[in-house]
Formats: sequence, structure tokens, C-alpha cells
Amino acid sequence: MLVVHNPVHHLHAGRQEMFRGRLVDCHETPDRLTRVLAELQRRGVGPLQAAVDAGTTLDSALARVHTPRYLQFLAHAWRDWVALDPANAGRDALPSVWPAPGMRFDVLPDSFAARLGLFSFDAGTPLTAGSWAAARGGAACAIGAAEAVLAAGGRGSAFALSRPPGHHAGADFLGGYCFLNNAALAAQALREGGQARVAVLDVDYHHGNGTQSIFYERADVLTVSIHGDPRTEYPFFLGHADERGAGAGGGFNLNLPLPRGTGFARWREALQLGLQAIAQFDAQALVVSLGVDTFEGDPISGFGLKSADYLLLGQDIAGAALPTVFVFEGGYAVDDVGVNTANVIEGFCAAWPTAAA
Ligand code: SP5
Ligand code: ZN
Repeated sequence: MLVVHNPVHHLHAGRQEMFRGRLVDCHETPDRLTRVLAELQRRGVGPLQAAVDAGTTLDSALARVHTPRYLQFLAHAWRDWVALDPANAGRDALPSVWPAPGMRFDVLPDSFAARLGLFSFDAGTPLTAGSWAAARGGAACAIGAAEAVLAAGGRGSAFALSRPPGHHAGADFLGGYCFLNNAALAAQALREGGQARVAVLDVDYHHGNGTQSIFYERADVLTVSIHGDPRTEYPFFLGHADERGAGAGGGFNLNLPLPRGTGFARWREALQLGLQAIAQFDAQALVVSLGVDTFEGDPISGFGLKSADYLLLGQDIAGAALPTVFVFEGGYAVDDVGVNTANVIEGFCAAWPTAAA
């Protein structure tokens, strides 16, 4: 399977995230991606392609998913952060003030600290000097992988080894270690490449709130997410089963929340429900938001999947028999993230040999 990786992902390396009143070491590290790449190469998965930031071409692709004011904010965020205080050059940016419902989201504050809050939904997503360049590279992976699948005449598959992750980022906000929504960009590229109906299947431990919100009122992209129940799990404020889409998108969002502690047998039943919905939708192409933070050893999550389960996960997804773009999301047990992710890809390829090209 083609693997598109981000050669500049290491430019984003947040130091600390705010967690319950303290700054703790950031869980989302460059090492995660290095481990996955090493394991894929060890197993001979390939070919390997480096994503290219195509400048203005990439800008227009980003603008079809994100708002102009958010992209403008991200493009200049580091410069503005340092302008706030020269000493900020040595610190990551984290927000500390946010608008609540009923306050103004439409007026852009002059203060960068206020703008950072306006465009964020948590204080756990450090923005660094290289975050914008790295996020662009991650987005380019997802779009490049989608283009490769389209070029394969709707029979192919590819893995976008994106970093930073993307599924928590909305049209107009960052959060959850995410800046640009890589999976949404891949889905949009598939739509523009002529696939009439695209499904996004999000198997990361956390609800894909950004992806859901981007497509919530659209009937051409079905979003399905299997995740820890937001009553107790991050991102808390979205991801409930009664969120089914709105307007023209009514019926085109499916949330399958599961309680903390869920193991593979029950998780797999939810996957079958998700795959049934995708078949019923008659999707022409599939984007998988592939987080492996469902692993039993994950330090910030609560499901009990074991390494061997990821082979079956990949096999089950291959059963959809759709052109498929995998997009890397979460997974924080660094010693196991490579094996778990490569197992999904291997299980998929073994079950659908035509996709292994
Ligand atoms: C892409 C993705 O998986 N984003 C997840 C973002 C989760 N952010 C909240 C993390 C809470 C960190 N908890 C620290 C626990 C220290 N013992
Ligand atoms: Zn996650």
C-alpha cells in the first residue's frame, strides 16, 4: 500500500499541555510517527512517498474545508505570539481565555491571546514555531493519498502518515493536538475527484468532533465515529448517539459511543454497525481516521484493544471493498504504536489483495 508521509512533521513538537491545572509533557510527540514509519518499512509496506507542500494549490484545498479567517490566523500565529512578548520565542502558545455561548465569535480581537482562545477549544494543543509548516505537510499527506487513490481508478488504497493529527480540528478551530483536519481534506479531495458519496469512518478513541462538525449539514459525506462516551471522555461536548446530522445532512452522521473499559468483542460489534451504515449509504470511497489510542496500553485512553485485534480491524474495513484512504490520528503508547498501526494496514491488505498494489 502506498504510504504518504510528512517530511516536516518534526517541526511541530509541543512541549507541554494544560491538564487539570498543571502543565504536563505533551503526549503527541514526533517519536510516534517515527515509530510507525520504521515498522511499516521493516515489514516492507510501500511504496513510500514524501508529501509536498504545493503552496497556493494547497492553500486552495485548505480553503475548501477551513475558513479564511482561521487559515489567516494559523499562518501568522507564531509571528503574532512572539510580537506579544519577545520572550515568547522560547515558549509554546496555549490559550487561557475563550468566548462562551452568547459572546461574540464574529468580531476578531486585536489581541493575539484573545484570538488564540477564539480559535481553540482546549489548552492542550501547544502551537509552536513550526506548527503551521508541519500541519500543512500533514494536510498534504492526506490530499496526496486521496489523489493517489483517485488516480488508481477508484480501486486503490493509501495510508496518509499525517502528523500532527487532524480529526478534532473544525472549519474554524484547533484543539485535541489538531490544527488542520486531514481526514476532512482527504474526503473533500475524493468528492472533488468525482466520488459522489464519501464515508469517513473514525476509529480513534476520541470522538472526531471536527470532522463531524465540518460535514454535519452535508448529505454527500457520511461521518461515522466509534469512540469513548463523551459523558466521561474527551472531547466531552460532542459525540453523543443522538447527533444524526442537520438540514440536508440529516441522517448522515452516526456516533457509536462506548463506555470506558470496552474490549475488542464489543468494539467490533460497533464497527459492524458503522460498516453497515457505510454500505447502506452506498459510499464510493472511504476515509479512515486511524487512531490506535484504543489500545489497552494507551496512556490517555480507556479501551482494551490488543495488538492482534488491529489485524482484524484492518480485515473488517477491507470487507467494505471501497477505495480507501487511511489517515493517521492518535495513539500514544509509543512502544506499540508502530506495531498496532502496521497491523491495521497488514490486515487490510491481506484481506483485499487487489488493494495491496
Ligand atoms: C488526536 C487525539 O487523539 N487527540 C486527543 C486529545 C486528548 N487531549 C486530552 C488529553 C488528556 C491528557 N491526560 C493526561 C493524563 C496524564 N496522566
Ligand atoms: Zn484520540
